[in-house]
Amino acid sequence: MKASLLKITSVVLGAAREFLAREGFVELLPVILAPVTDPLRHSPDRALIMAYGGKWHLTRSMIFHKQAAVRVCPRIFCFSPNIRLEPADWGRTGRHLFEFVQLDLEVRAANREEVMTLAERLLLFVLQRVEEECSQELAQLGRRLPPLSPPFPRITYREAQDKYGEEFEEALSHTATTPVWLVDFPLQVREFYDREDPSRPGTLLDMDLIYPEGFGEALSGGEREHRPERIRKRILAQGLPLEAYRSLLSLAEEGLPPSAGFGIGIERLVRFIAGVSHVGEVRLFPRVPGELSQL
Ligand code: ASN
Repeated sequence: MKASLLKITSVVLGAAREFLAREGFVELLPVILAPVTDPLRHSPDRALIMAYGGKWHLTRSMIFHKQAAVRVCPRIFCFSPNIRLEPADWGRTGRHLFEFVQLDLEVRAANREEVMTLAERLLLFVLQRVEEECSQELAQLGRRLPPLSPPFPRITYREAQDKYGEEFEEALSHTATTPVWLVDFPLQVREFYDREDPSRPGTLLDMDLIYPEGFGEALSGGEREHRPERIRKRILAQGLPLEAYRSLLSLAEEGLPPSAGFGIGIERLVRFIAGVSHVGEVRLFPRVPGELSQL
């Protein structure tokens, strides 16, 4: 079974690269250590090393690097290893690893609609390629993928909350038979880099994609805040120290272009494609919260 999962992962990576190259994207090499990284306010732990008199975070996501990279190339992507030291009991959710890889992409001057369509086409391309090249592996895993037909349905954060209560993401994923877009998160539940909708203050121009069949969140992204005065205001409103984001603010003052993008977790995508119960099964050397490893 492990060999089948590794083969599927390899086909997924190749197909995503091929699709994005055809769409004019340039692949960046990943950044693993950075003076500033994604705040992820809901993730309590901080992985840091000290070197050369400075503090280096292990990258939680390449969000700020993506915003800076689209100054140079208009369409970029990266297979980005992320470290997130989640609580030990999250090892049992089936969805969390403390080291995982996301396919992170960003498009200069794009809006949310454009990147949502791109995500749908990317997903369709990758799944078709896996069905063509991994039919034996899927059969061995006993997996039949649900048919995907974009555009995927959408539900707003508020609608989902009203319909399913506080555990709406879980409920949505369990009841869905197709991937579903969850859009328009309230400002206070997301990070400061998601752009507020100018015509609907308090609502963000962001989105998550939720897998059907209980597989949970697939990707998250949105339009970005790139104006220094707005970034500063949002950092302060979240009670974060401006000092920690000084390098981001000076980049924004030099000028960051407007952009939109998303990140899609590779292990979660393969988990969904293969229909296995835990993301750790996808990796040869899994990093499961709360567990130690031999290698
Ligand atoms: N990759 C996500 C994005 O592009 C950010 C994240 O992983 N927290 O919005």
